[in-house]
Amino acid sequence: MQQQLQAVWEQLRIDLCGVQDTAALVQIRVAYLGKKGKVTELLKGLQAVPAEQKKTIGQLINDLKRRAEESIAQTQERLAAEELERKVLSAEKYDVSLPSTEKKGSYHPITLVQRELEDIFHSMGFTVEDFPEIVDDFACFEALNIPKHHPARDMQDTYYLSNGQLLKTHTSAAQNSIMRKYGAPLRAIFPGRCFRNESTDASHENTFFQMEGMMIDKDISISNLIYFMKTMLSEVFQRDVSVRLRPGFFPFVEPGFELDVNCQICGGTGCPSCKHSGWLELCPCGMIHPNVLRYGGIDPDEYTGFAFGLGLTRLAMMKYGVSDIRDFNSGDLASLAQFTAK
Ligand code: FA5
Repeated sequence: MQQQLQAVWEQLRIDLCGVQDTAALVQIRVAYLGKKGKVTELLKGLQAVPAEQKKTIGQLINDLKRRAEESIAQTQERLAAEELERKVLSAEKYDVSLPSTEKKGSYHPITLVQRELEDIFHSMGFTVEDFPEIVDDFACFEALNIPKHHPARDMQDTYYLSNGQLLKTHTSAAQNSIMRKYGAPLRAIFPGRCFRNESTDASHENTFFQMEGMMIDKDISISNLIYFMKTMLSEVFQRDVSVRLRPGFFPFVEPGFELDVNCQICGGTGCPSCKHSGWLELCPCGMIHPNVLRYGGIDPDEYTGFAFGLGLTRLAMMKYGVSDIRDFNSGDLASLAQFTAK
């Protein structure tokens, strides 16, 4: 008898696995639990069982009936869930091959200029490095030959965090770690966002992008620096742009220079973007100070190098004729939509 019960149970499991719709499930219910169903017939057959086995067999049949009811109910739930899923899928018909009716997105102009520069420098053998926005005092100042209380710290109004770290004020903050990572010789650029607590105007933001570059090798000289700066600017602008080089002071370079570009907004006649000077400070640079090489683990008697800190946001202003730097952070999608990659 027990074998018979087991066989009914196994057959029910098989039947339930294959069921695909509610009508078929109703038939199964009738076939097992209906008046003439297999389980009901087993209960009827209990009369013929010897009296001493009746209780045990009766319990087994009732247990089978309970399990059959539970399994049928679970199958009902499965079918209902499958039906719902079918309805949802048929309501959302996707044709992935259809052309989009939505407006195409576009890259932010700073991203475009950054990528263009990365390509240019990559083709000249430079690697592109990433660096965090939160740094410590050593990276941002001390490793750059700017000890505590040095007046040069006042040139950059720093946002300090409560844990003593700070938001990097310039991409030069990565110089030391990149020197230590690669040693000499090295060629690297490292773009990044910088933060300064200063008042904003047409050419100053408190959050802006720079792209730092370093080249360190034997016999690197100012001529190498000028060559790379010229190549970079002529490739970016793809037109003749006047630049001027003048002495500039930065504790981490010696000698240091300011590289200004002729204002592309007014053509050099003077406007708010260039503070009516006709020139915009774009890319300070210089020969890396021996102390900075030393801090980076590089022997200044053997190696020399140049570094530059290009104002990436200002370069985007000049390239795309954006007269106010604050427009870049305005989030104005209509104005951003006009920029598309080459
Ligand atoms: C520096 O930040 C130096 N670390 C650059 C450097 C690197 C010099 C390596 C020598 C060697 P400076 O503070 O001038 O320098 O900033 C560099 C450039 O970033 C500026 O010429 C300008 O183009 C851009 N810049 C600076 N401040 C702002 C600002 N508030 N808003 C937008 N662009 C800015």
